[in-house]
Amino acid sequence: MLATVIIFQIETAKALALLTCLSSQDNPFRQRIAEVFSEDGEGNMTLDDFLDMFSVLSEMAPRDLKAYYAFKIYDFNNDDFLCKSDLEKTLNKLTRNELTEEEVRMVCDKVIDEADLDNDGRLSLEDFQHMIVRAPDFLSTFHIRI
Ligand SMILES: [Ca+2]
Ligand SMILES: [Ca+2]
Repeated sequence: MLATVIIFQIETAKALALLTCLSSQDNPFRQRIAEVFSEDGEGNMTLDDFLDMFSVLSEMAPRDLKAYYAFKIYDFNNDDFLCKSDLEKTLNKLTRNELTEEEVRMVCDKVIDEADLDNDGRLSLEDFQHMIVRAPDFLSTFHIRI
């Protein structure tokens, strides 16, 4: 019983730390993460939504699950593919707009060039998962250590 209470308190502390991190203006994906995890798709999160998000962002979550949600977060227009404009938005957020337009375009072209296995000019979830297997660092941006 005591152990349960202690675990619960630790989890609560972690959840609060996560919430603080996500609600800070410093997290460029804050709004997008809330949209993806909220059931209404508009960022209004219920407690259940929050708990789902917490389990995906925790260190213990399997890589495939993290990859799936990372894909959803980067898919800004929700069409189940990462096209060039999704990647450009993602990259601008990751780099906090520090790259020039030209640099962003070059990186996006390179990502699609290397990861687009079926050559349709955009990344499906499958393409994306392959890319992550080869470049696990990519997911570190999606990993919040608390
Ligand atoms: Ca898309
Ligand atoms: Ca593709």
